[in-house]
Amino acid sequence: MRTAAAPRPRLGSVQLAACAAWTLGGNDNGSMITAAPRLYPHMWSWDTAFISIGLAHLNVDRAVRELETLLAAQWRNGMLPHIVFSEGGGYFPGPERWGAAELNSDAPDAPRTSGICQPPVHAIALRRIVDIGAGAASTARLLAEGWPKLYRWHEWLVRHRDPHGTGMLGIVHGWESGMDNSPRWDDPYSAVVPGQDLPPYVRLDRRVASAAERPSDLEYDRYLWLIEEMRKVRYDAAQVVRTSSFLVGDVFVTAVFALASEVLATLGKESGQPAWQVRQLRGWAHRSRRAVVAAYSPQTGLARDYDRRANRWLTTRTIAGFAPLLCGGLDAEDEAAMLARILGPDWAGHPDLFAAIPPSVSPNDPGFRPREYWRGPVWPVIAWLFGWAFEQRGWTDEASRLRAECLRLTGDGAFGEYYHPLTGEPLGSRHQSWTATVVLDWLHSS
Ligand code: 2M8
Repeated sequence: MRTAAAPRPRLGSVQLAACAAWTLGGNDNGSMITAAPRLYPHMWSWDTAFISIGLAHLNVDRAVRELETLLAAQWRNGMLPHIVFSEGGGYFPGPERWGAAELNSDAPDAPRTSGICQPPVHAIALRRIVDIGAGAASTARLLAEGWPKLYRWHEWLVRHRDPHGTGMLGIVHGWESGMDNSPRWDDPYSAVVPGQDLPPYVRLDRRVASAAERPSDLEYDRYLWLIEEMRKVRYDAAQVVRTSSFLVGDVFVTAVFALASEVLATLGKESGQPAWQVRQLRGWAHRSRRAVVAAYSPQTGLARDYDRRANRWLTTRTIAGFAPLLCGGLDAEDEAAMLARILGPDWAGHPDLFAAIPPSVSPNDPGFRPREYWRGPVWPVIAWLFGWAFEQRGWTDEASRLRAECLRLTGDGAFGEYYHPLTGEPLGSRHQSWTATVVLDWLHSS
């Protein structure tokens, strides 16, 4: 299974930081820092949260502006869209295919946006920027003006993605999970049947990244079909949840929401936001944490997603199953076992790994595909999120080890979108902004 690892250069910290800054400069199109130069020449919601964290170490005002640009594209109903399009093209599906502003008066006319959302990590970015840029006028402004917008974003998620108050947040497209083609979604996607009226399209992603590292054509047909379904109900949030042929309770998004709601509550308390909103955020966090714990399976030792269309738990084992480590709530024994599992021989401690970082799918799983996007590669940004949560939970040794291993993996300055877990080869896009910025944050925290 192991492929011989090509020798890889290792930059010193200063060179690596300079390379990361150069990458971000190159991805800055004047109005936004795009997610990646060729594959993703626009702003992605959760990418921007991570980008602003690393950027804060270089220029806190620019980091603030980045988050402000994203927040300025918030829909009138509170949704933060998953893509904010820049003026240029270069990505499919672009704004014309989404037609969000044409179909829904809550969507801004400018900038153009997509019609779905992504994991709500933004409050974590706000926390980090406020801490890094303490005392700067721009961070004070971001806190004062951005906090209410993030509150409305969380409120939208509760209202429209958990209308029955279960605590578990639903997603209506695999793209909303951020883990697009993860095997988590194979079952629910098998029930998505593209209609004859799916308008033709040309993929642009494979002009940039190798086909072997991207989703298949059938997967893309389904992704595009779900957009057609949403267009038919004009992106009306309540109708989308009723009609989409894909509706899954996402345990990872739910854990991120619980964690981010706690963080937002604390920031709100510190900055004098209304006490009832702070309390409400803590209530949402509590309820979602309980839902994550309820999704825990003692059989697999991981938490599960729930397919709401098929009414069944999804037991696929992926990195998302470690969601309870992000938000807490498991009893002490289960939590210790889960922490040992993510660090153990099925995951980060697998003896064939290039670096001791949990991959998106365990190398011991029959579905492990080490080059294929969310089906096996290591994603530095996901490792950053777990590392940050480990710090918050007081697992500082584990967080430091993860950081050191991540820096070893990314130390050649290629800033791959994702990495081959066995050889350490960068895959997907190169010069990916969020990889560069989590590296910057790790360098500054070392
Ligand atoms: C990937 O997703 C986009 C669609 O949103 C794509 O493949 O075209 C995912 O990795 C997602 O999590 C990420 O935000 C985005 C931009 O980096 O790329």
